[in-house]
Amino acid sequence: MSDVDKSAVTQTENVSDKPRRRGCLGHCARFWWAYLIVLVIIVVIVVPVVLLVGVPKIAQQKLDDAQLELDGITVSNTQTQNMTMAINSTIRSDGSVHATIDAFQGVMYLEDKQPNTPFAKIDFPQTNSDAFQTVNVSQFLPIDDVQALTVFNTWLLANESLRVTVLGDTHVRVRGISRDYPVTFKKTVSMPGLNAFTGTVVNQTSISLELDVNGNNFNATAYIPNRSLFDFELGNVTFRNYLFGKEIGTVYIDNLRVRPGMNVYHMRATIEQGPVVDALGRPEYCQGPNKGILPFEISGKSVVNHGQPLSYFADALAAVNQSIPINIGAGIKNSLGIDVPCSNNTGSHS
Ligand SMILES: *[C@@H]1O[C@H](CO)[C@@H](O)[C@H](O)[C@H]1NC(C)=O
Ligand SMILES: *[C@@H]1O[C@H](CO)[C@@H](O)[C@H](O)[C@H]1NC(C)=O
Ligand SMILES: *[C@@H]1O[C@H](CO)[C@@H](O)[C@H](O)[C@H]1NC(C)=O
Ligand SMILES: *[C@@H]1O[C@H](CO)[C@@H](O)[C@H](O)[C@H]1NC(C)=O
Ligand SMILES: *[C@@H]1O[C@H](CO)[C@@H](O)[C@H](O)[C@H]1NC(C)=O
Ligand SMILES: *[C@@H]1O[C@H](CO)[C@@H](O)[C@H](O)[C@H]1NC(C)=O
Ligand SMILES: *[C@@H]1O[C@H](CO)[C@@H](O)[C@H](O)[C@H]1NC(C)=O
Ligand SMILES: *[C@@H]1O[C@H](CO)[C@@H](O)[C@H](O)[C@H]1NC(C)=O
Ligand SMILES: *[C@@H]1O[C@H](CO)[C@@H](O)[C@H](O)[C@H]1NC(C)=O
Ligand SMILES: CC(=O)N[C@H]1CO[C@H](CO)[C@@H](O)[C@@H]1O
Repeated sequence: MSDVDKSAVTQTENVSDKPRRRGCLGHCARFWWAYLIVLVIIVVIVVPVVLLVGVPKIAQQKLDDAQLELDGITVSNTQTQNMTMAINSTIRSDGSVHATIDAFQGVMYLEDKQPNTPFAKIDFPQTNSDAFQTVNVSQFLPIDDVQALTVFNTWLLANESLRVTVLGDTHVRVRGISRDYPVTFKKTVSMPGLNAFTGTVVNQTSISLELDVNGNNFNATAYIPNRSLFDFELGNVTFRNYLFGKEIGTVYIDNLRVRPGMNVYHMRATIEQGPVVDALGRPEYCQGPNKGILPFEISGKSVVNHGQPLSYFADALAAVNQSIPINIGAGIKNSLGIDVPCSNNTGSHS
């Protein structure tokens, strides 16, 4: 097709160049019909073909080549049936075509989870084809498919990275051409996941074992790392607390909002004392490098934000057991002045 195009252009140039030369007059006059045919071909065939097939193809190609980058996602005002979702993104392209891409509704789904089920519908604004542009949206998001949202949250929580696809149909308008062309916006982006909050630690010198009015016998500062781009409002979160595969208590974190970076929160808990004291007496935990450090595990039990239960977070948090080693031995020593002895070695306790 481009060959036809090129020769057509060359021949039209000849039409305007040659009349100055004397020889052309005769030649041009004799072959006027040939020029007419070329002109007809250009007008009747080439132009429509370029407009109908070429431009949409190029427009789709340019759109496919553009890069979408998600810079930040905030999930707030979380309620049982809806939330507010804000996305800051950047679109990069070569900027060679001057075009406008209509506003459109795009769905988001996990690329690697079959069948691909949308967990959110986002309204993207009109954009242009500038080489670099930021697209920031913030919208009310009704939860249409709580199951799909829960699966997405589970992947976000459990995985080191995950791939999300944004898909939507829209129209593109190229400058100088009056019609709109349908195009499909489809971009898959890879983003870091929370990796089950690996690296969560409890500051051992902050541990208090005083019984409070709610019956909590553990209170400490927790450091929760967020490797992801997500900033989300959870609310009041409770976790089941396990030690050696046995549930021994409940952990509470109030008003939890997980932001990118390190999150520092008070963690309180009601924990059975018997299993903890027994464990501290075991040879592996009563001496040596792991003295006092017990391998606790927690998994989500409930998430309630201003009275609204959020199952899409609670079920995701329940799908993983997150390990948090806690130097409870040091806590007991600081708080109560007691050093739990090795249970079978009375000699070392002096
Ligand atoms: C988006 O950018 C705005 C302006 O810089 C900022 O206030 C907001 O927190 C960002 N939101 C997200 C979701 O990153
Ligand atoms: C959002 O969901 C809550 C229930 O979770 C409902 O009470 C509220 O009316 C909803 N908001 C809107 C604007 O639909
Ligand atoms: C979008 O948010 C980014 C920060 O993430 C900010 O730098 C940019 O100016 C915002 N763009 C618009 C159009 O608001
Ligand atoms: C992400 O995590 C989910 C749930 O743990 C798991 O089933 C899935 O295979 C993981 N996907 C990837 C791509 O790692
Ligand atoms: C741990 O907690 C103690 C007492 O609350 C505090 O003085 C100390 O700065 C904390 N350490 C870190 C690393 O935050
Ligand atoms: C936990 O301890 C902190 C101080 O370290 C205190 O501010 C907070 O009120 C305590 N929480 C409870 C529930 O006792
Ligand atoms: C977490 O550990 C407990 C105790 O070992 C177990 O009963 C539970 O099934 C585990 N949960 C997950 C999601 O692996
Ligand atoms: C402690 O001693 C008892 C009986 O003497 C024994 O059965 C048990 O295995 C010992 N425990 C440890 C942790 O060594
Ligand atoms: C968390 O619980 C406390 C005490 O019950 C309550 O005052 C607070 O409003 C709750 N916070 C949220 C975000 O639901
Ligand atoms: C402690 C930790 O993992 N922090 C990371 C949290 O996420 C941001 C990016 O969103 C990283 O820059 C931090 O290093």
